Amino acid sequence: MAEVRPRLTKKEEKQLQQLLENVRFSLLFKGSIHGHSAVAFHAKCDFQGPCLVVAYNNTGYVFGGYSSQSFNSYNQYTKDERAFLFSLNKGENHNTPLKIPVKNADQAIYNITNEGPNFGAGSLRLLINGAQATTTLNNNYEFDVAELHGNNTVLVECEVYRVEGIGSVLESPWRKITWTPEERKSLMEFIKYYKTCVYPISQVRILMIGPVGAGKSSFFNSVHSVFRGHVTCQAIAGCDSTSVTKKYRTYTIKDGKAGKHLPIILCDSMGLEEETGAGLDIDDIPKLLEGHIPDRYQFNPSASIQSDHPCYLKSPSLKDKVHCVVFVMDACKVSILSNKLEGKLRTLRAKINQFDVPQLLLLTKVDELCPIVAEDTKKVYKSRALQKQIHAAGARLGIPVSNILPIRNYSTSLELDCNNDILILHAVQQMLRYAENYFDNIPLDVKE
Ligand SMILES: Nc1nc2c(ncn2[C@@H]2O[C@H](COP(=O)(O)OP(=O)(O)OP(=O)(O)O)[C@@H](O)[C@H]2O)c(=O)[nH]1
Ligand SMILES: [Mg+2]
Repeated sequence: MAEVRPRLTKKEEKQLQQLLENVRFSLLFKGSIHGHSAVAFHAKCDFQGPCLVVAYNNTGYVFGGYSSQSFNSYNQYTKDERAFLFSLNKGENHNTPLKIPVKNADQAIYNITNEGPNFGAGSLRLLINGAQATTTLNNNYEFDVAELHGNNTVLVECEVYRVEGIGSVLESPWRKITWTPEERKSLMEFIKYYKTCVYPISQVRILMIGPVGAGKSSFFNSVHSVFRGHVTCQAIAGCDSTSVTKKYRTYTIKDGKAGKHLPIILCDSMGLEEETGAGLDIDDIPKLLEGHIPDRYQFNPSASIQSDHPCYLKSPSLKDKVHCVVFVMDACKVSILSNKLEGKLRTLRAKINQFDVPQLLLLTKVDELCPIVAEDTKKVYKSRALQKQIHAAGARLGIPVSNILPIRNYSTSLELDCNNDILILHAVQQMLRYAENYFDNIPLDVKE
C-alpha cells in the first residue's frame, strides 16, 4: 500500500494557516489510499473535531471547505458559524487564499451517510461518483465557481485533515495594542518626557514584589534593555530555591548610555516565600513603602528592619516613598500558587491598601505559558490560555483584570524585539499613570 502522506505542500499549508491561525493539520483521510467513497470518508472522518477538506483538481486548483464541527452520519444539517469554503489562488495574488465564509450557518454542513463532505446543501459536494466535485449556487455560501476551482470538478485527490489547536486563539484581541515601531517610539517618548504632577518630584518610585523567581529583576533588566538598545543584565537574575535577590536595589535608568535619567526608579526586592522566616519579611513592606529602607539594604528574612538599624532612613520625604506597587507573578504558576502564598499576597495587598498605593500585577513568562505567544508576542491578547491565567490571577489575588499586564522579559534572546518592547513599555506607561493616582490621593500640604 502506498504511504499515507499529505499532498499539501508546506506553502499551501502556510496559506491555509492564514485562514485558521495557529493550527496544525493532521491527515485523516486520503481518497487515493482509503477510497474516494462516502463510506471510507465517514469511517475515517466522523467525530474527529474540526476538519479541513482539501480537493485537488487536474488543473492545479487546491480548494475545499472547513467545518469547525465534527462530520457525522446523522443525516441532517450541522450548524456552523465558522465554516467556510476556500481556494488557494493560482493568480497574481497566489499567496493570498480565497475564503468564502458561510452565509447561512444553519445549513453550513449537510451530513449524510451516503455522501462525502457536503458544504451548504450542495454548495460544494466532494467525493461524488468517486473523485468528483459538484458545485451549486445557493444562499448558503456565495462564490464564483471559476474562482473556486477554475470550472474543473475532476479531482486527482481529496484529503481530509483534522485541524488541531482550534480554539486556542481568540478571533480578535481582548485588548487593543498597536504593534508598530512607531508605537514603540511613541511609548518611549511618553516615558522619557513624562513629568509627575507634583513639584519637585521628578522620578516615580515603583516597588516590585513577588514570589521567588517570578521575574522581578528580569523586568528591570528588560526595561533597561529597551532604553539601552540591547539586552542587558545589570540586575542578577536566575533560578534558585530561595531568592536570588538578597539586597534591596533601587535602579535608575538612563535613556541610552549617556542620556538623561528616566522619570522612574524601579525598586527590586527579595522574593516572597510561603513560610514565615523565609524570603522577604512582610513587615518590611510598610517600611519600604514609607521610604525607610535604603538602596543596597541586605534583607533579613528572619527579622524586619527596626528604626534603630544603622541603615534606617528616619525622615524620608515624598520622593523617597513608593508611588506604585507592582506585583510580579509567573503566569505558569498562577494555578499552582499555594494557599499559603496566596494568603501572604492578600495580606500584603491589604497592608499596601492602607497606604493608598496603587497596585498593578505583571504576569511574566507568557512565552513559557503559551507556545503561540512564544512564537509571536503579538498574540498575547489573543491567547485563550493566557486570558484564562490573567482572570485566574485576578481572582486569586483580588486584583481587577484591568490592573493586570502580561510581560515577556528578555531571558533567552540576545536581540531586542519591537513587539516585546511594546509590552514592556506599555507596562511602564501604566505604572506612571497609576503613580499619578497616588499623587492625586495625597493631601495638598504634604505635596507642598
Ligand atoms: N521565558 C521567560 N523566562 C523568564 C521571564 N522572566 C524571567 N524569566 C526567567 O526566570 C528566572 C527568574 O527570573 P528573576 O528575574 O531572577 O526572578 P526574580 O523575581 O528576580 O527572582 P528572585 O530574585 O529569586 O526572587 C530567570 O532565569 C529568568 O531568565 C520571562 O518573561 N520569560
Ligand atoms: Mg531578583
